[in-house]
Amino acid sequence: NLSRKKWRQPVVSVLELGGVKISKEDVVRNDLTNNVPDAIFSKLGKQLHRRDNHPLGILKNTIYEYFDANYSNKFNKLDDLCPVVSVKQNFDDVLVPEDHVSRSYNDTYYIDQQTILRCHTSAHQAELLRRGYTHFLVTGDVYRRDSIDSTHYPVFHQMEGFRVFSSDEWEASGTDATSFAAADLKTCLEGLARHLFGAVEMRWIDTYFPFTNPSFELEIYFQEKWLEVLGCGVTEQEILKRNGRPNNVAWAFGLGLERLAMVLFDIPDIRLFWSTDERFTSQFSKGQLGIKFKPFSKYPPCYKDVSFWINESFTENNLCEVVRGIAGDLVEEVQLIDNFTNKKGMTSHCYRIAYRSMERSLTDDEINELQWKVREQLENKLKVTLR
Ligand code: FA5
Ligand code: MG
Repeated sequence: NLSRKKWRQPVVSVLELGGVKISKEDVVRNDLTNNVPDAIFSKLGKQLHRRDNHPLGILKNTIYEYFDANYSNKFNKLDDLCPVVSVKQNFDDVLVPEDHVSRSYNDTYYIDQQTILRCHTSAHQAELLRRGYTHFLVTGDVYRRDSIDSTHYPVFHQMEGFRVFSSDEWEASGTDATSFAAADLKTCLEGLARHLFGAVEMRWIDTYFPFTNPSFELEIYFQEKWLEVLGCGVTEQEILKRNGRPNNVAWAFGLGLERLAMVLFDIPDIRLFWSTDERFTSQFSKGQLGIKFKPFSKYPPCYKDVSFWINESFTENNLCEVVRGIAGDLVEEVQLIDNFTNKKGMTSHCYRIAYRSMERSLTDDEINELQWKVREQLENKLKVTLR
């Protein structure tokens, strides 16, 4: 009986990423050098930033317009570089110290000991400099083990900007090279913010990156909080020196595209970028910037608490990975609400998990089952003792 025949959904197991063929078996393996879950593999190759009708694509194109309009020296635009990179590209080439936390298996998705899913678009700075680029914009998906809330997601998108100056450019200015580049950088990014938002409340924060000095972050006031939208700074001379530009100075920035798009389109939760619900996707179209997202009726959240004694290897990122693995995009937030150490030196954590679908109401049964599985995997995978 033909009508009863079940057709299997085609499973995508080989992807082409920026000209590189990658199969699922290459990326997700059950061994200790690999920590990439299925759910992350399924995001590879989605390339939301290359869709002209998606908020991230619309934003990317608008930023391109700004650079085309304001710089006679055209920026090269790359948005299809493979997200699978070497540890050297992602960390060593941008001077990230050997013992920096971002290198740990707790923070980064490792395919094997030498190969990772890039955790920032800065992974491409050195190779592009070596290839002779002096003005470039690199847009791509980046991957991080991270906490769970409305502005953090394990896959997000960045745009890297990089500009090299030659000595005649800063000599004419009468200031030193570093101050010249820092001033130009801030002018460029403030101009971009005005181009995107018109008037908006923003502030600069001094910060640290291994690859820039001085370094800054830009924050924008959104949903009653300061939201960090980008990091930037004057490129460390060592990077220029190693890559064929010893006599130049440069600036670099890394934009968090989801964060900027949340402000621009009034998108309240970062999970929405992955929604295929028409009530979301139909609200955006190519080149349309002035649109404010209209939430379809907001469904109620459901909160579940879980308390346990932690062990030495417990981390919040591992907990979030477990919860994400079970609940996927049904989890909205994971928050530590209680933390104490008893006389015997045992530490207890209580986490509150908020479950909420962006698209429908969840039933009690469904949520209880998710929470049950979370408790089970906390014991079996993370080896904590439930209280
Ligand atoms: C970086 O990734 C640096 N590579 C940026 C940079 C480039 C600095 C060049 C200097 C020169 P950071 O980790 O702060 O920095 O991330 C940059 C931006 O990405 C943040 O400001 C934020 O907007 C966004 N971001 C970071 N983590 C997440 C996340 N989990 N989900 C969504 N957006 C995120
Ligand atoms: Mg930051």
